[in-house]
Amino acid sequence: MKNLRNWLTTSEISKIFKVNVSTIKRWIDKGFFRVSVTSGGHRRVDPKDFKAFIAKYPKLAGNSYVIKKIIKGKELNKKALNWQNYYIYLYSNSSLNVQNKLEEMFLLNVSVVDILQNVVAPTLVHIGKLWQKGKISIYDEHRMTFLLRMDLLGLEKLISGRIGFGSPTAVLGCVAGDNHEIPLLMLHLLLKQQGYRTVILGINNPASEIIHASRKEYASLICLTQTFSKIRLDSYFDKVYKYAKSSKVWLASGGAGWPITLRKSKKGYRYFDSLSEFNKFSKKLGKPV
Ligand code: B12
Repeated sequence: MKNLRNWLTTSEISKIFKVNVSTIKRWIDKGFFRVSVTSGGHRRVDPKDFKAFIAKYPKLAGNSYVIKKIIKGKELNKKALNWQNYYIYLYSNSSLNVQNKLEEMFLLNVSVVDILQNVVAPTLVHIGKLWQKGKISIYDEHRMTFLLRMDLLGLEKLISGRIGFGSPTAVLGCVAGDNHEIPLLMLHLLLKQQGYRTVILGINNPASEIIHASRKEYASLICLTQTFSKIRLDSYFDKVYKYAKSSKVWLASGGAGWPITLRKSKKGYRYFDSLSEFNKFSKKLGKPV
């Protein structure tokens, strides 16, 4: 039996060309690519044929840097998952000449949760430490985290959300006084991949708006995040929790700034300090259509 480890899936190719998987299957039927079938019955495309196809139709190959990587070999290389390298990339790219490093990792078969937990989160913590110690300027912190947000949006486009009638809805928001929106984007990526429809309320939300949005959007999950805020959260939390409990809506919270006193689980509520834990939890909550 052939070793198909480096061969490409139809879904990977469809993402590169930004077309439907059915289009790629048609291209295969037309004989553009040689395929082998896995023991599970899935088609895999020969990287050599893929390379020849790119050479023949270069205009289709918009993401040429990704393609170069893929045809070099699809092994999950350790470098891809190294947050230090990602930090260096952010630090040394001063313009928005975005290279979509996270997208590249995804196409090298690194899972979204690994990218977020093991690359994005430690990079942000590191940036925070350097900024606090005065080792990087505010300007550096701002431009790096902006570039990172652009990168997350690039990755977002590659995640195929299976949203339809009956998909569970999650409302995501930063608590009052908190302006750190990146965790919301991270939560969105995980939930989108699981088939959730997300409603992102952004920064600095009063409890009443979280409740209003959840009611209006028929949410089955509310995610509150607090990275930093000076506002006391006890009565804020009580208000949202009361609504969630009476409406049978799940409530999840997280972030380094979330008060220690509000971290204990109770009926319908959980606090998370890790996105991989949350990923497992939210998978069980709602079955996507
Ligand atoms: C980027 C950034 C900013 C940007 C935000 C840009 C944006 N649009 O988002 C800007 C420049 C605006 C900013 C402003 C400020 N910031 Co700031 N910021 C950061 C930085 C570098 C990254 C923040 C981030 O996104 N973290 C994301 C992850 C890494 O955060 P996490 O809280 O650990 O959460 C993890 C889990 O808990 C989970 N999670 C988080 N939320 C949730 C929610 C749910 C439901 C679940 C399931 C999971 C989950 O996911 C994360 C990944 O594992 C941090 C450094 C750091 N350590 O985070 C400083 C940091 C948070 N900021 C800090 C400070 C002081 C400020 C300012 C007060 C600065 C100032 N003087 O103006 C303001 C406050 C503004 C405000 N009121 O919110 C301090 C806070 C220190 C403290 N706790 O006392 C930090 C730690 C930097 C530092 N070391 O000094 N900041």
